[in-house]
Amino acid sequence: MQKQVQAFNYITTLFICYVIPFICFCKAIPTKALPPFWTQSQPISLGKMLSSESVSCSIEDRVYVVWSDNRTGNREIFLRYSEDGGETWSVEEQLTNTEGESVQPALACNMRYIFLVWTEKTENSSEIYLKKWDGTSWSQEIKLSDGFSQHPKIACTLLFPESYLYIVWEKIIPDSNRTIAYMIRSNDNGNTFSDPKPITEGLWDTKEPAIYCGTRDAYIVWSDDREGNWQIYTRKWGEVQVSDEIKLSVLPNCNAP
Ligand SMILES: [Ca+2]
Repeated sequence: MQKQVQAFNYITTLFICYVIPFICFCKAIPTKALPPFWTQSQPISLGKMLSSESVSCSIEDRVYVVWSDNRTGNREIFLRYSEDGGETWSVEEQLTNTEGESVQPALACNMRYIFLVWTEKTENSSEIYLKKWDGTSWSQEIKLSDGFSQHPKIACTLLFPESYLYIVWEKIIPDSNRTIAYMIRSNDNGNTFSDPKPITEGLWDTKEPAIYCGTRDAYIVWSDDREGNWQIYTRKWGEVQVSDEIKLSVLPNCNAP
């Protein structure tokens, strides 16, 4: 009987001194609600006319979105940004104000700058432009191309502040009707650029270049007609060296990598 009383007292002490305080402690720990997998959708463009060609880039919780729409009578590039991962958004900002059609925007971000490229189209011309945000203001736009050019893409290497900025596009050569994919790059955050150069040395057509950057290297893919039908090729650009060209596709007539 005495042993039963001792066991009862032991269990009671265990509950009072350890189990109950532990349960209370666990309940007192604030728990953070997990976010839903997808948030509610919300319109980014607030114009009533057609808006399309949206692209985005992000640094940590900051998200930037640009698009082209024709609310002003011709197409202009607009921007909104979010500093809380897309929960709330800034007012719209119009980044272009031109008589031509401002279309095909592309964005790249590094830890300090936002780089925007786009195509300015008129009846007789199509050129690639760039402007950048330095955290305070947007720069004046500069023209990057020289001749009928379109479909720009942009990316920057992840190393900062020594990142390299790469821009590619396709250019239509009027007399021969050839299409050539071009690339330029900057190693001073868009203050100066290399001369535009074709991404291959061959005399065949190249088009639809796209680009992705890792820490130090850039990877360009494009459609390539050296075999008489469109194939997808890639090439790696390092800060100093450029790799050989590698054919990625197997089937004939592959486009838009
Ligand atoms: Ca315009």
